[in-house]
Amino acid sequence: MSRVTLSRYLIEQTRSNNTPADLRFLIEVVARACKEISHAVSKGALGGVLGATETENIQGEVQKKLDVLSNEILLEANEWGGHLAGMASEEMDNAYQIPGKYPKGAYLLVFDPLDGSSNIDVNVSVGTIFSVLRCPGECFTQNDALGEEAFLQPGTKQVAAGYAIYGPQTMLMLTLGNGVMGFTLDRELGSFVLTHENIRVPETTSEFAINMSNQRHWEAPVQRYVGELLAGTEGPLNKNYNMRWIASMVADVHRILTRGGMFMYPKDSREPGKAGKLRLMYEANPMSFIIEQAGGAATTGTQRILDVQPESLHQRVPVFLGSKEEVERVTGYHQG
Ligand code: AHM
Ligand code: MG
Repeated sequence: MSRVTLSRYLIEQTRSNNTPADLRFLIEVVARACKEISHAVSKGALGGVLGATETENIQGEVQKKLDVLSNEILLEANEWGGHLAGMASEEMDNAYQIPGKYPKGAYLLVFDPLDGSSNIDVNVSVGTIFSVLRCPGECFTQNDALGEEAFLQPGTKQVAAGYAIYGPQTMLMLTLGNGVMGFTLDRELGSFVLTHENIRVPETTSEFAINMSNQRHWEAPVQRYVGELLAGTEGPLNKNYNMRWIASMVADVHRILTRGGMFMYPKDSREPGKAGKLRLMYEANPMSFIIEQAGGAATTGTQRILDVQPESLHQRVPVFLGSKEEVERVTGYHQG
């Protein structure tokens, strides 16, 4: 049986779905960068890449060496090709400008270079999350510096999104807006090979993911919902649930894409000014696009995540995503 590599899949998408050539190139470049990150992650202590730096990102989180390295790999891979008007990263305060010596292109690339980085030093799966938007208007032909506004588009405007997971296998999960495809890295060949076609999230589930240690800080609808999950057959849902929390969104979402489940990072009262922990542009939007494309759902509790109009690059949102039945249930509790 002939194997379908990522390159072949993308070329066939150009033929059948008019995926533009520059978008195809963009995805190939991101995938190449993810291979490099995967290589660095897998070396661990041998590569001298574990541990923290002395710097903090804009969120006040201490950056890990691999956060910084992964960010640099993505920037360097993507800045020269002429396919981007700019980039934005969870690890950078402001939008990244394409250096003047390179041509600019029509797309914006937004990423969390290494999600779940609290897990790096303990050898648990981490990943890279990315989202692709069109640069509005003719912003890529202007000489002015690209402002934050160009990026502030709702998730429905994404033309592609994906993540790479660096686990027992390195995989790339991708949507171009017509389903979700999963590619596994063949290390001997150095290619991503299509192994999971048209992934679907089961509509019902009996598994959920939430950081239970924050329970006392949650709002009433989440208290009610998780209380009912924990009550099992003795509660109103009349079903026993199992819980998993990896603290790597890529790994938790990957499990949900594979066998269903419900992922939650709600707003809580620890820092009342913050609407949750996860970032709309780098985490919630790309993951919501992927989950919806696989037949699941994603909400803030009161609004479909993909409809949220971003107000700033590093904005946070509450996240409930996964199997449709459970997402609808928790949305109902927020309404009622
Ligand atoms: P990061 O991007 O700094 O790694 O933070 C995001 C991560 C998610 O991957 C994960 O779902 C969450 O933070 C875990 O948070 P907590 O440690 O509060 O459970
Ligand atoms: Mg992250």
